[in-house]
This record gives sequence, structure tokens and C-alpha cells, in this order.
Amino acid sequence: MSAPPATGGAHEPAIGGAREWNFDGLVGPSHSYAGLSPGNLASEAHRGRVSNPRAAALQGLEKMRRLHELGVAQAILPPHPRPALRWLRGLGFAGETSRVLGAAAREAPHLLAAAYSASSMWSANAATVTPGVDSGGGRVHFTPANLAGGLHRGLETTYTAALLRAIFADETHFAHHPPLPAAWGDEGAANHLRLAPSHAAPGLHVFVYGGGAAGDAALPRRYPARHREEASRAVARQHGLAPERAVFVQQAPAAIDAGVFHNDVIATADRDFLWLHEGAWADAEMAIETLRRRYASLGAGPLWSEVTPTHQVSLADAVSSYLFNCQLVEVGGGEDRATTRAWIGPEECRELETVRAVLEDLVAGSAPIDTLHFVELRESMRNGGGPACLRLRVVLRDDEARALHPGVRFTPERHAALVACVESHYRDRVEPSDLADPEWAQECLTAQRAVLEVLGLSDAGLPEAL
Ligand code: SUG
Repeated sequence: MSAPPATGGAHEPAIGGAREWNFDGLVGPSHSYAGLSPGNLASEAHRGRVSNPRAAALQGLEKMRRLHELGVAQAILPPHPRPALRWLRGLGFAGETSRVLGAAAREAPHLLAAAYSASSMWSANAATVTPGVDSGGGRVHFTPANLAGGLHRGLETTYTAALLRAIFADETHFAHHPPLPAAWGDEGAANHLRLAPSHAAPGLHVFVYGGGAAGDAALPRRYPARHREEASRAVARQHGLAPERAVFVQQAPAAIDAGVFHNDVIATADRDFLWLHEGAWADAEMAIETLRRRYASLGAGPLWSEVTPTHQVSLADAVSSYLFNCQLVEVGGGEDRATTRAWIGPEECRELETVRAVLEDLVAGSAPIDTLHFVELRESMRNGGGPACLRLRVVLRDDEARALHPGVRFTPERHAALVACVESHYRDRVEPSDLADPEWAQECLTAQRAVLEVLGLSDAGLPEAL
């Protein structure tokens, strides 16, 4: 289903000096395959494999470099300090570091793996963000996700909240909310889409949840529904979104059972373009109709929607290729040149014929996607993290962007410094048995501090240990 915009729509140049910034989570030195996420098929399938944190971080940095080269506003979020020794001590593992690690390895290896997890790299789950143009009071709003659906992921929230406050410190521009109660799972921006004619224009927000008040009758049978409707509604309230600017949509339980643990595995959007799989939402047709009507009633113009049917790409192929877990970004533009929309997706999409065919078809004319860029992210993909998972979108006006902590902006010099840092501090081979080694624990903590140094965040008051 698609409806070409009456005017240039997606191909019109950006207006009003607001850009979408992509904040990528740099992979941490303890990146490993611990099989920590039930319902995330890649994580389950790769449990116990040898990981390569150095390659993982370099792959992520290369993606950032390519986006920067395309002219996308790019920034970097540091990894969190791991292992979370204080957390392990709080769970009753006492004594020197070597004793804590040894006892956890013997008695509760899953807790040790959680304490080491580098999952903060998937920054689409870090927070939900609302641009100032939509938030009523004019400030950019942030709610760190509680990630209550996973022990290892829930460990991220405290540090994420501190990081966001350090990076977006200027209270005249940025508002920070507390994370939501853990009873309401909140997985952040991975389940949130914003539709608007341009980044600068007011938008319509789509909050996608897995279960909740209205959805309890139809929950997935096999895998958990991580995100609650109540969480989405609370974020919309916190951020001052007018009711007509928020639509709440339930994920299809069958999609969750097919491995779609976040909406960004099966649906995406960029400005006036919405693209999803037929099986993504509980009642996709009705939801899209509601979105079209709402979008039009806000005076935003026509919404271009594209639904990929199951007979073209099965849910299983969508999940294994991460076709929808792409970054759709506005590139080019300038004084009198129209911008184009680029698809940045994983190499895996090239390898599946059905998926490649759909992409080629989209570019050939059936949708407003102009170019395809394949990126190599295999280390992250094996844990279920594609290009979209690795970045948090933050729409900023120019004056807001100037208020950012300057050290997190991507520059070629900073890229080179991070590559050097990764090459000298990150291991290229980590096995599950390494987790009990106190030397490696120390190496991980030292490497994280070296990254903070490059990003100018060493004195930002971030927690030193978790
Ligand atoms: O939460 N994987 C992450 C992947 C997150 C992907 N993010 C988005 N879709 N936005 C998760 O399931 C696996 C870690 C391990 O098994 O070691 C993990 O946490």
C-alpha cells in the first residue's frame, strides 16, 4: 500500500534548521554471546560462541563513519563500565574481585554474564526522545528506558540516565524524566516512531507496545512481550505530547513469537514515510488507516505508507535479515538541491534473495528510498542488534545541537582516536571462561575509561562503578 505525496514530500529539502542526530552506542570491551535474551533468536542461537569485541567495535565505528560521510549528523555514546561488580556484590557475592567473579562463575554464571553484558551498544533502547517542536514546552524530552524485561538490560538504566544528563545538560533546552516503574516494561525508542513532513515540523508519534491494559487478551504464547502499553502512555504524558499527536499500536503477538522482540525489527519510519511488514501489528490495516487520518488532520500532508506482504518476505526472513532494522536517513540537499533518502542496512540482506528483491524494488520506484548502503555488523547482529538498534535518534534544532556536550560529536579525528583506543584496549577473542578472570575484568574497566577520555567525559560525574 502506498500513496505518493501530492508535492515532493520526502524529496523536499529539509526546512527550518532541525536535523536528526544519530547517537550510536560504541560497543564495549566485554561484548559477548551469553544467550541472555529469550525471544531474540540471534542471541539464543549464538549463546556460548567466542566473541570478538575489537571487531564489533570497529564495525560499529565504520558504520558511524559511513553515516558521517553521507552527511548525517552523527554522535557517539560510550559503553558502560562492566563488569558490574557492585551489582554482583549487592546480590551477595562478597570479597575481593577475584572471589566475587569466581563465586558468580560457579554458582550463577547467568548473573556473571549479565554483569559483563555490553548491551548498552543498542542505544535505540536507551531512551525515548521527543523533539522540542512536539513537547509543548519547547524542550527536548528524554525518558531513560527501564529495560525491565531483561536482567542484563535493566542494569543499563542508571548509567544511561547519568550519561543523557551529562550530554544534554543545558536545562533551557533539555528535560530529563525518571525511568518508569519496572512493572511496566519500557524498551525505549526501539518501539517508537515519529512521522512528520520534515524533522523540523511538528510530528505524530507512534508508540508500539507488546502487551498491556488493552492487549492482555492476545499476548504472545512463546516469548515475552517486553513493552507495556502503560509505559508508552506514561512517556507520552511525561513528554507533554498533545493527545492528537500520539497513537498507541499493539504489536502482533504472532510477530513476537516469530522473534520480533522490538518493533524496530519489523517496522520503521522516516519523516513522511512509514514502512512495515504486513505481520508487524495486531491490526495493521486499521492502525495505518488511523495514522493516515491523524497525520492528515494535523495538517502534515499525505503520509506515504508501504507494507511488505508475507508472500514477498516471510516474518522469518525479515527477522533473520533485519531488512526493517535499517536506518532511513535524509542525505544531500542544500540551497536548491532536493534531499534523498538512503537505506542503511545489514549485509545479511544481500544474502537472501527475497529480501534483496524487495529492496531493489523499493529503490526502483515503488517507495521513496533512493539508495541502498550495506554495512557489515556481524558481531552485533549475532546478538540481534542491527543498524537501527545501534543508534538513538535525536532531532535537534541548530541551537540545541550547539548545546550538546561537544566531545560526543563524531569527527574524523575522534573516529581515529577511538579506532586507536579499541585497537590497543579491546581483545579480539573472548570465551565464556574469560568472565571469571579478574585481569580481564580490570582490562574491561580500563578500556571503558579510555573511551570516556576520548569523548571528554572523564570528568562528567558519571558513576565509576556499577
Ligand atoms: O535486548 N540483545 C539485545 C538486542 C537489542 C536490539 N535492539 C533493538 N532491536 N533496538 C536485546 O535482546 C543479547 C545479549 C546476549 O545474549 O549476550 C541482547 O541483549
